[in-house]
Amino acid sequence: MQAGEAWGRRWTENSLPMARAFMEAACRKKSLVCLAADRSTMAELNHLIDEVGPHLAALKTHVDLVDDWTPEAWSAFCSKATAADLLIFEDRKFADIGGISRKQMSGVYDIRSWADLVTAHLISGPDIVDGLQAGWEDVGRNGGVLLLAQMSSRGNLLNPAYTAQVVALGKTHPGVFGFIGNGSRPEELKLLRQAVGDGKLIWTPGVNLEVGDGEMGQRYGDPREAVLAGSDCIIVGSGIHKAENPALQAEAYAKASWSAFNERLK
Ligand code: S5P
Repeated sequence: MQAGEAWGRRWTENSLPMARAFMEAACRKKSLVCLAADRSTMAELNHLIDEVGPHLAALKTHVDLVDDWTPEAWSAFCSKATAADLLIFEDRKFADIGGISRKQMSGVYDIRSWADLVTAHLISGPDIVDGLQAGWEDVGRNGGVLLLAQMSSRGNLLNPAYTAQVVALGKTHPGVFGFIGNGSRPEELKLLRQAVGDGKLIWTPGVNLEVGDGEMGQRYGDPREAVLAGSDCIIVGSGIHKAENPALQAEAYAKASWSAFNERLK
């Protein structure tokens, strides 16, 4: 099936190149899984991608938690991810004013040069999205911003009124790829999907085949329920990288997400 047919209105109502690149990748890989590659050495990261790359549609990084980071090692790692047909998503959670966010796209890590997607909080106002987009323009690249509309962690301060404002500002901004929603609470996610409509994607952390509480206030919901509630991509970290057999688990998440996606189409 062509990506346009599979994604329906999510495809026709969203012309951001990076959003379509994701929808196409998901169809090629038959997976709505983004791996949260929260490992702290380059060797572990490289090993993880070798093991699970075929089952993923995207790769999420926290570049600042790698102990032995060097520009050369990171560049080789990004090439490996691209060869595995993965979009690269730096979960930097930018939150500063637009001009500083633009500068933070460069610096030591030079995120603008290798990330296809980044996260941002909208707490400082909508200019942050323009700042981040300007960061990509500075190096002649395209990218997409995922705005945090909800969070998965217990006690977070993103209440329904705040979520509604993030959605209202983000859904009409052409630089916004989509929103981060809470994968651990399908009922909250359904409300988010209603507010967002079909024009933007929703990606959800807080997803695990073992539903319940995680470490330090993390909460987990079921991948199938998240997709049925309107998630377009499940972000899975420890469910895969802490598994005894990460490849088998990644395959299980890919299958669960893809069958729920097909169920949603019917
Ligand atoms: O609300 C959020 C938003 C994000 S991006 N809750 C989250 O957990 N995340 C990220 O998703 C978090 O930074 C981590 O990298 C990943 C979840 O990892 P897991 O091991 O709990 O699956």
